[in-house]
Amino acid sequence: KAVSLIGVPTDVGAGHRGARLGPEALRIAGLPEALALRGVDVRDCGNLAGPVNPWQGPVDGYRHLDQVVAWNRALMQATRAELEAGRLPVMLGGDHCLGVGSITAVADWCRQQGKALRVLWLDAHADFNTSAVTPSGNVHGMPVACLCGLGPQALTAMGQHSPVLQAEQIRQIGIRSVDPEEKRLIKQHRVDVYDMRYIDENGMKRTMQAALAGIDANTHLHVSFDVDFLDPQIAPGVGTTVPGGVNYREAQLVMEMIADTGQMGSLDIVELNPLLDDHNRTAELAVDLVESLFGKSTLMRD
Ligand code: DIR
Ligand code: MN
Ligand code: MN
Ligand code: MN
Repeated sequence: KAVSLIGVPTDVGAGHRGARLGPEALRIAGLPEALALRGVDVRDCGNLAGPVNPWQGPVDGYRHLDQVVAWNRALMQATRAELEAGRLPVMLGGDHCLGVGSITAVADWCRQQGKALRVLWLDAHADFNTSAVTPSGNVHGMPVACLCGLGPQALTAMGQHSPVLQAEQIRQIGIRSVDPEEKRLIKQHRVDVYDMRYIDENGMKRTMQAALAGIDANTHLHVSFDVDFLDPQIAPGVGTTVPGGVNYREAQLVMEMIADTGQMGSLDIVELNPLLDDHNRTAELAVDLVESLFGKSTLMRD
């Protein structure tokens, strides 16, 4: 398997500055070496370039929309290039607004290849706000809505098709912080949400069996891993911690069950903020979990 790491050092979509340092923290935590040890052919493409974070308030419900669009365009092109080269793109964020660019490229690629696309959104948040209902104007709270066609044209129609996704292609896992109007939109669009209550009541095994149901050999699985999916006690290095998150063992099971499908074709690692971290432990945990995504098992079996 051939993997390309694409660093996207920006926090233009976030409410805290520091996610721009995420790609370096993941490299320093040993991500390239860990994948190479798993027998993966790793190419580090370095970091994309883009506009600085102007750190301004919202305009028409969006903070830094022009900058968000510029970074996402660059990421969409880089992701497309790696897919066309037959490689599995791993986006090192950066904040979660970047999910628009990566997933738009992946969706275009899947259409071209005649593949089905399933998106697993691992997050504390649903990221389904719009400019009309956002409490913050931060675009990292909006990418799923954009992918479903709700948002500014510059983000909903970046690729060859709009909307990029149908809600039924998405499974959200770990959700525990949703704004009131955002909740209404998610229900209206019928996004499949496995929230923490679902996980508590059913366990992670059944949750993942449900979320992965229907994936077959013709499915491209895109994993969008917002590090705030994890409980803040084990993953403090994120801007928007929410208590009651996924614990270490649950997270390992999630990653191993994804690996077991054999269908992961692209990955985002987002929202890691090294300025809020404790000696890079959140980056090291992310690397540990990514190893499991690429087939490392904690179990005594093959
Ligand atoms: C909140 C926070 N729902 C917002 N969103 C975050 O500002 O839209 N998403 N942190 O990851
Ligand atoms: Mn997110
Ligand atoms: Mn989040
Ligand atoms: Mn490890």
